[in-house]
Amino acid sequence: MNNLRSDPLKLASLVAAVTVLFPMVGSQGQPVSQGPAGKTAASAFQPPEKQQPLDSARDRPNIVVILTDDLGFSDIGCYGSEIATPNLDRLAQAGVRFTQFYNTAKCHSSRVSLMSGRWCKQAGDTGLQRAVTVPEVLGGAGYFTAMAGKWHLDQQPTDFGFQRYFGHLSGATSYYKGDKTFRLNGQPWAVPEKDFYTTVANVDFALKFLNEARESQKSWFLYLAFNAPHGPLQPLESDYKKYLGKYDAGWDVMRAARVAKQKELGLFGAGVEPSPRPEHIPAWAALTPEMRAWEARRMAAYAGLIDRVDQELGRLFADLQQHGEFENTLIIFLSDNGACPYDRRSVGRELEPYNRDSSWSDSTGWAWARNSPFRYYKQNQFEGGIATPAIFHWPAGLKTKPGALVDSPAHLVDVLPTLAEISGAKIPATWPDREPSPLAGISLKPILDGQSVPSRPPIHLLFGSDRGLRDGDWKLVSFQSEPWELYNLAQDRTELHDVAKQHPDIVKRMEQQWTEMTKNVLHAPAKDYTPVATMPSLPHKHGQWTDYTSLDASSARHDAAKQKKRARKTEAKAEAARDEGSGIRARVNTKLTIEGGELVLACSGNDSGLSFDQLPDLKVHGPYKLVFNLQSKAGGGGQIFWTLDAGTKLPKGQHQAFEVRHDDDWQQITLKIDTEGKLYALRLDPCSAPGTVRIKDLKLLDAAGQTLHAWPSKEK
Ligand SMILES: [Ca+2]
Repeated sequence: MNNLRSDPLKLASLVAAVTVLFPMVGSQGQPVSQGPAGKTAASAFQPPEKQQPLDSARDRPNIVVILTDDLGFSDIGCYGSEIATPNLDRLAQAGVRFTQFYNTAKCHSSRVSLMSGRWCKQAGDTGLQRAVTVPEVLGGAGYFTAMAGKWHLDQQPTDFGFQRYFGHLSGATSYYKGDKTFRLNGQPWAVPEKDFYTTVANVDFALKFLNEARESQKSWFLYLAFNAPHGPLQPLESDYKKYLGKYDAGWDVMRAARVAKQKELGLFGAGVEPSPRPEHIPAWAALTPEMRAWEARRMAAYAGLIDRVDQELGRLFADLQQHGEFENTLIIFLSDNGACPYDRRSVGRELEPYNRDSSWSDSTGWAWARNSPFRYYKQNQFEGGIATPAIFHWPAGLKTKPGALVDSPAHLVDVLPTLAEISGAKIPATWPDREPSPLAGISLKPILDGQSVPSRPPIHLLFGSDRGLRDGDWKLVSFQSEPWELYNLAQDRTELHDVAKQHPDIVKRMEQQWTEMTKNVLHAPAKDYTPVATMPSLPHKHGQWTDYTSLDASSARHDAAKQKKRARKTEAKAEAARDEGSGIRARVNTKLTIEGGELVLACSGNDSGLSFDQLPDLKVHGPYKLVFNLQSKAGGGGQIFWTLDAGTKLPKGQHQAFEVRHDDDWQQITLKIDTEGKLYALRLDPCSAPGTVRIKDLKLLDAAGQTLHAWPSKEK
């Protein structure tokens, strides 16, 4: 298979062709942030004319990894979009684009794999306890390391090797108001009341950090993780108005235009068969006028969010050029998962999306069109969930032809080994207080050198109950543990012709391999590799896909779900009242009784466990240890969550997973709560499947092993 193509790019003419359908305004808006870099006019950078080769290790490249959030495969110009992304398109024109680059289909797991070079669970999930991170590896080689944007993992970036950090620890945030998880270099950072916008602020701080890096005279690594275009859809006014009215023709027309542009760009060769509109999305023409008006506004909001990312990147690239760094900086552009179909609740539909009080949710119809030409969405392991645009740009280092397309499969886990190789950094095999697992990724440097890559080990795919395996041209995939489907991606990239029945031997071999990797490489709990269903339940559905039966359907369903949740909370509160004096509260789906000094938890569903709402006012700082004896007839893994401040509501904050045997034998568990602050709240989830769990001798200890508190404090 020829993995590297250098089809000439015709981006400029193609942008023009698509604008016949979606005429665009050419002018660029002004950023609004009053961040540390002050107001800077957005300026599109111009690609340099001459390219100088990298001569030696003394010129180790600077590195920028740009991660967008919930960006669909076709959402930028050089991957088929009509949205104006001239700065990214110019990167593509001079660099290489991958046509089969994979993420993990979900926010946090993609960030784990990107940072660690490992499958999410293999790395110890968001705790990263079985990993060493990119900034730790590059920092060890003398790089200045900085991050701006969304973290979404445990602790803070400054705990994992970033020397500078600005951004939010949370998985989603308001673009205008931010949230309480913003941090600057490890300290809480108050979001300004006015003139704040995440996409702009991230680049403001990135530029500030780069100035510090330059003062340090070191090569530098910048990880820029935009929250855009993740919901809530809150574009800037100018960016939104640029696209308002441009999507009135609807998703069928937009999808067809994107597929046509992708064909002209040569992304898949000529033969790609775009997936048809699925049964859960109506034809645009079948929607009511009100629904069409609402949906067209939603797509204008997405376009505004994406356009702004490109404008801010233009500002970053111009800064690199100004400092003579653009030549020898490796820039990588990626998305953490495919477009999001989960339509939760749109607040302020009657307002404009740039009104600070509005908060619009995602649209399944547009998610389908944004993932052109693929099937399915964020969280699914089909190509629509896991295929990301991937641009690599590095004038001084790339030996590929400008605008080349790479067809070799690649994955986020490859980023760490690639960066280690090009920077000459060593990847440590050990790390204090962690147990690094073997790397899952391979270095992509041979591709950047213009050679094809030797065959790679299979790509393991898992999020929740969605699973899959890519091995050579074959892909085995399951929608939420429905029966396996098998596709030959060399012939059928859009997964339309399931050949599982024709090749039971391949299905069996790949299923065995997937299961073996899940068990022995990821060390995932047994519930993750229970066999898939034998009979499909079709058509596939999801409770949070947009309900197009009426404009209010999704909101009504959301409200019903919320009411149910409230009722469950009230029940849990009543239960807690009965346990008053023990200092602990049974969580949802949990009935707590105290028998002879043992805490007996009858767990009936998700998120069951104990909350320590009345944690004694601790006089002692961490680190702490939580120790207990546990006997379980439930299932799944255990987790503890904790926070040091009243502003963080669990399960946000920090967490740690622990292994539990469910064999009904007593086991002693010791969990280290690694903090130098004072513990504010704690939660213990001893299982993730129904059953009875008994806990005794539950104690919180200080660093010296002294008991700070023991439960139950009062026998009932
Ligand atoms: Ca995401």
